[in-house]
Amino acid sequence: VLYRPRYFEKIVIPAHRRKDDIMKKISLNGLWQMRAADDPVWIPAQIPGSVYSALLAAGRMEDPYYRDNELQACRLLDRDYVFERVFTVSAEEMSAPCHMLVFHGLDTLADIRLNGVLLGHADNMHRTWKFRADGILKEGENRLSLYFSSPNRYVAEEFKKTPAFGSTDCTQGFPLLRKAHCMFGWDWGPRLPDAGIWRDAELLCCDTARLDSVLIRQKHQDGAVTLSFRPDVETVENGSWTGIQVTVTSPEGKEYRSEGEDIRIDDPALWWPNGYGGQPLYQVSVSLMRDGRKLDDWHCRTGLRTMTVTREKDEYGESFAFTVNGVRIFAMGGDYIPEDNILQRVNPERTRRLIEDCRLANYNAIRVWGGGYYPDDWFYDACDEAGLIVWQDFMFACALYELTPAFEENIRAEFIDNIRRLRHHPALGLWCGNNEMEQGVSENWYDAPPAQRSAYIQMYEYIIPHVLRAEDPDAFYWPASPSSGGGLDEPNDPNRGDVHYWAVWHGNKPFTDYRNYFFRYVSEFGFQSFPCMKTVESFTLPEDRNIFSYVMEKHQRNNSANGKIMNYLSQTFLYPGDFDTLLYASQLLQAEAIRYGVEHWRRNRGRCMGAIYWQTNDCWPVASWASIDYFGRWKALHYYARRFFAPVLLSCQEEGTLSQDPNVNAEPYPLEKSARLNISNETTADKECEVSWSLRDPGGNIIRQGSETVTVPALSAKWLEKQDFSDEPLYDRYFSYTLRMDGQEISHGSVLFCAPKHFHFADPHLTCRKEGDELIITADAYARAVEITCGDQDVLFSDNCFDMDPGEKRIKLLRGDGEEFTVRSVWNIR
Ligand code: BMA
Repeated sequence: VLYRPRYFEKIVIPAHRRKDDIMKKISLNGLWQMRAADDPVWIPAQIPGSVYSALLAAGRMEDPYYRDNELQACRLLDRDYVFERVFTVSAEEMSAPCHMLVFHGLDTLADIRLNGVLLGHADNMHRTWKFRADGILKEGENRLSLYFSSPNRYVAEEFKKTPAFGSTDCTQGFPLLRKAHCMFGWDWGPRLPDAGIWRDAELLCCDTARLDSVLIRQKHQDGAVTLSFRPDVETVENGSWTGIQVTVTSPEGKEYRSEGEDIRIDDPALWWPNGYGGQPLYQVSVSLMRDGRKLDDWHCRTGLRTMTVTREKDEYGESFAFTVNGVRIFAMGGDYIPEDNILQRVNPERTRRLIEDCRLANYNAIRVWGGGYYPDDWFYDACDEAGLIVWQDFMFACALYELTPAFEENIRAEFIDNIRRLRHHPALGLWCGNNEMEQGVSENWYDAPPAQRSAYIQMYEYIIPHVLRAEDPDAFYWPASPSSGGGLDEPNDPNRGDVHYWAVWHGNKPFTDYRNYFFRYVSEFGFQSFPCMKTVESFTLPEDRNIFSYVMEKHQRNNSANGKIMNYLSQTFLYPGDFDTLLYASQLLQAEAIRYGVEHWRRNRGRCMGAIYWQTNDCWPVASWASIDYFGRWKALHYYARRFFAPVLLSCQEEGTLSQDPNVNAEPYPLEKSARLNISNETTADKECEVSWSLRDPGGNIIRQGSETVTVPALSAKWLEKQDFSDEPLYDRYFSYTLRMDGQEISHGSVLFCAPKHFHFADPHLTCRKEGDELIITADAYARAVEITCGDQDVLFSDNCFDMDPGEKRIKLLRGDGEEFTVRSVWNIR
């Protein structure tokens, strides 16, 4: 084996981020002090950090996620804040030809002063800010001071001058500031605008020429890969350089060196998305030279692959499929939002855990949604290792913008900074202009003035593609999500490009509505649920634990959506007798909804080539569309995803009351009750599958059964013959199905022909016992969506919220441990 997957080994920060020794970097992270501008009292502030993180650490504010504390916390950002520190520079450091203060992230409106002299002003959170310090910097002590103006006041005042149009879930005027939009609120996010030095700060003591980045291009031909290198050199005072030296190191340690010429790799180990092959990674080191002397070093880690999106006219419209190394991929995954509203809490360990959880759920793709910020390097490192194709939105969402010359200059710099930072990642699959604005403009959602509407085309169809041609010429660009290719040409056309489908949920359509569509690639569709009891407890008092309470509604940001959950619930389950059962039922609703969609689209592989559900994660504890909650706890949906995204999946298209919606008062009404199985094989090998099915009564007794062995070609979906049960009783039959390969169970599920609330469930008398690192669950009747929880412990199971025929099921503890396990199933929703 060329490459030993190291993904599940312990969490490490990749070695390729090592600091170089040519150029001196003085880190300015660590202990600073902070005060409100109108308050003389300083408090300590750890940098990277923010107003909130400093106030929280000093015990000077309440947890903003608790109950409705968000309201006071938001008001804290009506004030301005000052961050300050002193640092020392040695004589040797002073002797460098050039000194540059670099801030990798300033949130957002900051005046930067060194020794009392104003160096400049920052106004874009998404940029790297560099300020020449020569002439002001001195040997010995230096005082660095950053004055942050209130983001709340800024957007309010600017809005009076320039009306901005966009989502009403956020503070008015939010599009006027280049700051993660969702920090001003979203339909899952609090209004906690915060401010601070949110990424590394450093002083560079460097030469007059330095390497900002290197563009690495790949040519794949006749089984070999040729790499070419274009250094992006930053110079001051006509700083000169004469060449570069490149070293590429393969995963097995083989070195290729050049003086800047192309490097040819004859035996490339190709990078693949999860499920299609390994994720071998190559180290690249580039040195900037002047007459044989090294001026600067630059390192990255990359992977060898071709990646594009295939769009071909066909009988349905136009295809849309990620194609990696020539293989068309059915993309499976979720939409990613910022992991925390308090950005200091986002760290490599936490992100890597989240990406590991995505891989555990068999994701091969993830979409970075445009209303947050461009994630940290470690996010992409983790995706490179896990094999998740990253769909990367530029940070524009649900808003229109005033394209003034200053704004254009600002966003161009933002694009260059981020493209250069991210372009070498093999996981980076696509750059996308924005979230939902092509649709917003063409359907005139926000009734914006013509100038802002025409700026749409300028920004996403001229400016960004122009920058990408220079900075990442081989990457695939897509103007918006959703889009049919641009030009405001029916962006949400179901037969072309990608689609956001919200008729289930926002449109109140039943889950079965998914089956009416054969989208080419769905990049958003979703369904909300409540987080589990432990998570609810983190932000409530006992008296708040009613979904219509003031506090529960503060933690529900989609207008009256708790009522929406109840509406869908009424169509599906019996009325839950207590609060905790309601939380569980809501998670099952969500999981069933998304399963309904994904399985249908996987059955239609070829026509549809992607199912990315909204959304993977949360940024605070809240009722939302997430499959993993703020604390990293898997909701039922994430366990379902692990099954419905499995490379080999057996799924069932059943016909019953849900799909036919009969008039039940017109007894006797005609109703087809049938089941048609389908096997999706998303691997690159043909699979021999043993399929067995049974029709059973609520006690699990077999009424009818069948089995067959089927060969399913690689990268395809295959239908089996439909079984008709129309003459069987409606409320007393369920259909159970299992796929085995080499005797091993690979996929299992069951369907009802009526809504679960009407099915005549028998008490399955569930039990659970532990043997080593295994749990053994028993049921003596059909048990649907069996959920295991473990007291106060957070335990990750190899499977959960699964259906069981009577008998025994063994599952493993993947993470965490505990002694007391509780089991329940749909039978308990009463
Ligand atoms: C889509 C997303 C988000 C939003 C979600 C749920 O439109 O792009 O803006 O949170 O729907 O409404």
